Amino acid sequence: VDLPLAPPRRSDAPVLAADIVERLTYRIGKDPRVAERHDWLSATILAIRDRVIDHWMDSTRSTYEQEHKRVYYLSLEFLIGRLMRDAVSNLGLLEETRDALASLGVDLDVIAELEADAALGNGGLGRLAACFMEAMASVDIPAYGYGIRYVNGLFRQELHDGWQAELPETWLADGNPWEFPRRESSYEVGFGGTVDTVGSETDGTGRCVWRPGERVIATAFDTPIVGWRGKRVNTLRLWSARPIDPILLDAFNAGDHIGALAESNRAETLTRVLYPADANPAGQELRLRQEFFFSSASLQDILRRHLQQYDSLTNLADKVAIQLNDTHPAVAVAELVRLLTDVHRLDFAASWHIARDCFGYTNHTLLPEALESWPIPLFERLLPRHMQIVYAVNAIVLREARAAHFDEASIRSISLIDESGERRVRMGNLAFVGSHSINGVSQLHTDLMKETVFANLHRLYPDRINAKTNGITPRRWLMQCNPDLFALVRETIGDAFMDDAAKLVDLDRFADDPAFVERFSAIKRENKVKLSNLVARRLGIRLDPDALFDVQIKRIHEYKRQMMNIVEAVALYDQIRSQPDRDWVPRVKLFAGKAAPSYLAAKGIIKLINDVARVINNDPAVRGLLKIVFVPNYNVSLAEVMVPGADLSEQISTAGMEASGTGNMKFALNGALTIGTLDGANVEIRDQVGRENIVIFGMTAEEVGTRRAEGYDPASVIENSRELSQALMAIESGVFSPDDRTRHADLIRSVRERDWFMLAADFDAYAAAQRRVDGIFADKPAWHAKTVRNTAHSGWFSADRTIREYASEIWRAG
Ligand code: 26Q
Repeated sequence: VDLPLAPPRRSDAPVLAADIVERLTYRIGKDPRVAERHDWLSATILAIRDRVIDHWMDSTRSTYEQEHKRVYYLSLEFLIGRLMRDAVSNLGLLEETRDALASLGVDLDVIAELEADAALGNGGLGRLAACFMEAMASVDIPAYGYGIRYVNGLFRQELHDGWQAELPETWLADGNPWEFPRRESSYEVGFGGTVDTVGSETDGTGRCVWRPGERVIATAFDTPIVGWRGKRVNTLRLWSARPIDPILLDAFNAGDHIGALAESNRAETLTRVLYPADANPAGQELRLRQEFFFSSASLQDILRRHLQQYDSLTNLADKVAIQLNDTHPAVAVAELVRLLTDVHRLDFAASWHIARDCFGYTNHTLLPEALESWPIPLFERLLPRHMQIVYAVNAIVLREARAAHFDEASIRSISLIDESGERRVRMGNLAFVGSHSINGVSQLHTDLMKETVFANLHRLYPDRINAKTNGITPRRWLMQCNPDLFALVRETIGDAFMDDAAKLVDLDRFADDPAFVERFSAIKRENKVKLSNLVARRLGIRLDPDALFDVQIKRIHEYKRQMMNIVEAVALYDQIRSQPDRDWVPRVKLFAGKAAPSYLAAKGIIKLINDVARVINNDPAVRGLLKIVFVPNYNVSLAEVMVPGADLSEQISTAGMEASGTGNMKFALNGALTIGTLDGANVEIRDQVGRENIVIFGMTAEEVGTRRAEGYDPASVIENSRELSQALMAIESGVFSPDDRTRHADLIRSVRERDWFMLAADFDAYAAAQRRVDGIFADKPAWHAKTVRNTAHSGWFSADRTIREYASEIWRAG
């Protein structure tokens, strides 16, 4: 073969093709002549994975040799989606892989679609962890993600007659070619039992020994995470639980077939399923077990790795930074103190200081109902030693508060124990006092943290709270999901933005360049056609790609106000029928998102959207001017199609309630305009893209607070808005649910009576903002210039920027 003479860029395609066939034959055991598409996918992933391994080992080795600090990201959720395109593209092998597969008669895009979408997360928090993993590898930070290898990730959503139905997601059913099981990295994790004191308290040899009543084994499964340009490959280490004795043979032989497997089933239940609630913590024992299981295994692994290299724990905080993704792993604070004192025999004060120097805590919500706390009896029964440690830490903290002359009410709010009603352990307070850094995920959210939930802790420890505005990886959310736009940008401003997303600003001067704008908008239209094709395939609904595509995709929550959006659609429908001759801008409203299975109001909103959709989509009087679509089973892969195909991004939460949002950033990067409230990172999007290029409406967080304090009365607001009154009346009278006229009565009544999320207060401003959007959309040059400017000024929201801030200001790493 004449390989050396082949052109350099594509020269490896034949080699890669041969590798793929080799993996197919010897690893999958399939003859290429009978291989199915799925076999080709597995073989391709194995061939790509092998190209990752050298980089992976180099990364691990250099961290070790150069004694770099390691960052550990502890998260109950990693919403990673598909990995193949990400790995191939970050390795710079996209063309080569496409060519190699083509030479084998296989279409890369076709097999890529078959990869399971790993949904080991609920929404924003889990997706952030996935973006951070890719960004940490891209900016060359030695990092490990630690989480749980759930057998069943987030449920698959189907719509049955417009209602959400939940089905199990079986992402591992066809095997997972990305993961490496590590039987040698196994640790025991205990639960329950008793705490003994051994040795003598007085001569200093006394110490506590926890004797768990129940033990399971945590086994590691590693997935390599490839950074941009393959620079560094980090590890995502997910724990799976297994029993110490897989089967009790004596019991089995004695005929007790169920009892023989009881322990085994109990262990496997631990890592079986992801909790599907992304607020309103379930408060169930299994959840606390999951939290402790993965925290303990991860810390044992961290200490083992550190001791293996440094032989001492006194320098732990110099070499280890542990970031807690919300309070879900907060029990790790107590577990690290326990491991350092009880197992490694450091004194309590030293252990406590080391722990605080290692941990950082990221808060993702201020909603009081979403703050985690555990009933003391449960916590004490499951984790008796950790309960003692929580009390000991609490004593230190309360002593400091008293020394600072805090009043009783302030001390009560700082305490790790909530004494109002049933006594509970406050995980947010535990995470706060156990960390040297506590960060919010946008500037506004951070300011509100200081004023609300953590006001008194902030007063006691004033230099701990800091802001780290979220980011998204521009590789997945531009290069990969929008390859045509990526190519146009590259052709226009060169390659520099590929390594520094802030350089996208160079696009700004093309916003009024007709030739550029023409191509930019043609790509948007093509992405809208692709989205329309998906909707046609899945739902049989035909969309007009020249209509304004108005998209709201995120978890279904009252505070996110999908309801305000659909009520506005009802109002618009009313107007289209009553003023048929106005020059309406054709609009498609697209929704997608899952509701927590136990969140009945959210499920009612999904049904309402589908009820409204059926009536509007089938009313000939609408003449195609308005279409409503709810796309089922929202996940990362669906977002990768919907984001590039959007004209308008709905970010309309009640101000003060959305900690940051990250979908908002993805849309802006892909050239959609935002209609939004001044909430979370929307504020910073406005600052970046400029107020002329975003449509802001509604109350500010401060106004929401004042309004509430004054005593908000939705009924009088509704009375004063003809549009809103009529829309609400239509819904509650059964116009959209003729088969069950009172179906939505409760939902509407909650707006009339309480309207906790202030839909009514913001409604008129929202409707007016939508008509402003129509006006801009009709003026094509103005619209297009704004969309270009959104892309140009979104580079700051790169997760690389966010990660650099964490690294320099929290982790002191990299
Ligand atoms: C807690 C206990 C028991 C069961 C479930 C939970 C649980 C699980 C997930 C509680 C909350 C979550 C997820 C929260 C979340 O996704 N928050 C979002 O985080 C994003 C990343 O920072 C922000 O952009 C969003 O604003 C925020 O809502």
